[in-house]
Amino acid sequence: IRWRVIALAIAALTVAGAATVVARTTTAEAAAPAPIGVEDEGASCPVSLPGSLTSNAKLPDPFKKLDGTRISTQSEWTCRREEIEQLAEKYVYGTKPAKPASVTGTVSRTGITVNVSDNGRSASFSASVSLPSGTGPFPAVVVFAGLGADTSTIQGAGVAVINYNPLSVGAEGTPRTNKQGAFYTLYGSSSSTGLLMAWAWGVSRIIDVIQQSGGSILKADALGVTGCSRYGKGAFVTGAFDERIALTMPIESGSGGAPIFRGIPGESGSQPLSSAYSEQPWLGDAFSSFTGNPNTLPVDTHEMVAMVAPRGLFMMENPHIDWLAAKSGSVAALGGAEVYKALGAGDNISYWSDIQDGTHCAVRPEWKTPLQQNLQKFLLRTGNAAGVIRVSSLKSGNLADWRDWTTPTLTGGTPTSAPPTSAPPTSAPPTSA
Ligand code: MCU
Repeated sequence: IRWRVIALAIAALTVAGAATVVARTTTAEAAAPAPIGVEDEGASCPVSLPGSLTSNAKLPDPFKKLDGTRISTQSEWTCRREEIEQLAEKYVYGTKPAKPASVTGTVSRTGITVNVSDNGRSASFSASVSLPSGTGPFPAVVVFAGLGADTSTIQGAGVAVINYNPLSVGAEGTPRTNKQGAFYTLYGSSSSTGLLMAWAWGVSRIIDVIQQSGGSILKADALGVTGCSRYGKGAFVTGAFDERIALTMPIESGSGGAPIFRGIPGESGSQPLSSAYSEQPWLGDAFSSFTGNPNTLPVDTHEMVAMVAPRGLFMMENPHIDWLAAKSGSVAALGGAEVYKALGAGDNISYWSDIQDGTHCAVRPEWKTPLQQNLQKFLLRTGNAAGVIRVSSLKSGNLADWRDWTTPTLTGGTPTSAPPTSAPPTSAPPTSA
């Protein structure tokens, strides 16, 4: 008992000390974006996942810990976020393995190569790079497959484009029992991890290589990710699960992407969860238990939105195509925005579905200025425009219909500090997802 008290006291002091430093930084730099840290800041948080699930028609309370109490300080968000992360891995996307034992590769002015190996298995993949004019080093946006992203505006702003082919890391068109691509070469073709998380893992390994490259061409602390449609789903998951990404920009991601799972069954014409689950192995195998009853999911996508907080997030949706579930998408944004607000980062999230052209994955004039502002704020660090939430009246969800919790006033500075690495000996061991 005495040891536990001492350990907890040390933990409290560590957290309090870190929070003080962060608070001072925050005051000095006003509303500047938070610094970019590691892939998963809360990796050492003790988490014990629930043994059984209960049905809840409302969105789970993002501020409520698995022990039933609510967080009251901003620094507690790091470990609460880790609970959400592990629930999302276990029930929605499948496990994202930590950085493999070996990641090597190169960054040149035209491309990035990645070589990974772990447990005697090896794989490689690559991405091409398009630099903007100028000398660099440059911020960069990882663009999934090129579909729908406004790469000319990105490059015109002085930001490099990394053209990522996710299918080389997780192939479409296979049965769940025989998944293919670099991720599955390492972790097995019967891995229960779905393609979205495999794709996210691939981007994380590209970031490893950029970090290791020394930063003369691309800046590892100024990276974004974007993609449209199925690649919007991928961009969303990628940004949620790697805290080194400064700006996440999913476009028209639809069912299985940003829209709340609980909203899909009641949103007319939206892609049913069973269809999103079976069209491709995008979601993890474990999601099969929830396609008919998302109310038993212990997480929903407003919490994946929250996982991105306080980092930059710009969600783009299309309300002209029912299949894309933009109404449920707006609820995810509004619900996640409550966490942004509680962390003092309400200005870091944008959502925009008020667009004229209904063509799926079109490059749109309405998104050009907010795109430039997000690039300036989070990657170039030359601007500080407030985020914009602009929901089309065609597909406008009401958060009040979906929540039975309120947003707390959290005390303290922005959560950028890691929790103590050694947990008290009496606490539960971390549960792997
Ligand atoms: C919105 O993303 C998907 C959608 O889930 C699929 O049902 C449809 O077939 O393709 C969309 C897409 O990726 O379009 C390029």
